Amino acid sequence: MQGTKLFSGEKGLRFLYRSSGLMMAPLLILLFTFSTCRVNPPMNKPAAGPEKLSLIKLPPGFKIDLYASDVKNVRAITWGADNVLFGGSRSEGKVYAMVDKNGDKKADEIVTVAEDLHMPTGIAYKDGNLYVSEVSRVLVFKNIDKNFRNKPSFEVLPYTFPEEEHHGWKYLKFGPDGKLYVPVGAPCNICKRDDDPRFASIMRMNPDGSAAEIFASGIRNSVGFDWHPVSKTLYFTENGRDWMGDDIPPCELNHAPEKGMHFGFPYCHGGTLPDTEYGKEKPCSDFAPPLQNLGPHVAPLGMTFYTGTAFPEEYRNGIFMAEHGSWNRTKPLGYRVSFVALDENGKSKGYTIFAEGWLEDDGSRWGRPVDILMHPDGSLLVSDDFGDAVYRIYYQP
Ligand SMILES: [Ca+2]
Ligand SMILES: [Ca+2]
Repeated sequence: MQGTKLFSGEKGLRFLYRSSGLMMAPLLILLFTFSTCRVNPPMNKPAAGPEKLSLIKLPPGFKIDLYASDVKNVRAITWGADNVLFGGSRSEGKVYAMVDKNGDKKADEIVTVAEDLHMPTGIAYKDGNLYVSEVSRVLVFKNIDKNFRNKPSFEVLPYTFPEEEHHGWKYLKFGPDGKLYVPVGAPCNICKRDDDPRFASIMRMNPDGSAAEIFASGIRNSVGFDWHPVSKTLYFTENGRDWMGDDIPPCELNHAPEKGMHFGFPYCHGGTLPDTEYGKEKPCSDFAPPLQNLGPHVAPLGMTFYTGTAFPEEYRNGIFMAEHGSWNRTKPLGYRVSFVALDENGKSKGYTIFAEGWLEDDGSRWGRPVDILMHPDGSLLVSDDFGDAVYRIYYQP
């Protein structure tokens, strides 16, 4: 058992439960007590409901509504055909279809497409097929639009990722080059794993699983990325390390315009902050700095470029990010949707809060944004794996 595994948030607690026998019980209780003292207080269920949505603060003219509810632990979301929204999950092990039958921009039916999968967090759709990530493999559900109600079988891409569960759940998205991009998180809070250079990287491969390669490295854990609508280059969110303090390091939004860049993990955080353990080995100047530093421990996950026209001009081609929210911080931070506007060179014009209120003033929380996807009408869908919901944010001044 590696010490670094013990205090890694939800994953760490789950690891403790799984690895504990009777002999471990006293240690488990001790560690659990220590852990809960250091992390934030428990969050509040029940979660999303129409009565809670009135707590969400948005810029003038914007409104929020429930798109789907009771979608247990819903994580990444993607569109299929015919107003069918697919969603992955993590602890729940399920893939869902959320069907808007009458086109009123609310799902009327939730179908469980698959279950008993291994952290099927990421989800992507291409040419009628649904790609779902597990920890060490990618599943393909063929002709999903016709088959999603029939407990469809799946094929497995012929490429195997590491089996480590720590940061092992994977976001998925197809790039403008037609390749499937797959992150491989560091299997730790902070560590160097020269034995397998795939750790702490973003990889890409052909849709059939061939020609897998590392696209970018030095990335602790990315759980969200997208490509700029004009430059077609990759931007990705990254979760900063834990246990360096409440206010450091920042989480990051990064830009990888070409293959082969290194973004600093485990040596350097936030572009300027040497790691307490590995920082002496290589200077921060060796690495690509973040495009934008984000709040400490806010846990940025899914992100999307806004390419619609329904929102005001200032949002066009900017980045919306879901901040899942901190656990490794005395005062919780995150639990919101943030926005980064870019200039004509693709550089950040600033980091602002777009939607907040899932975290209440007393520190209690009732929702955790995970992924963001544009609705075809130009509104934004936001998934919430704690509130078991998908919200729709639209502009109606
Ligand atoms: Ca409907
Ligand atoms: Ca970095």
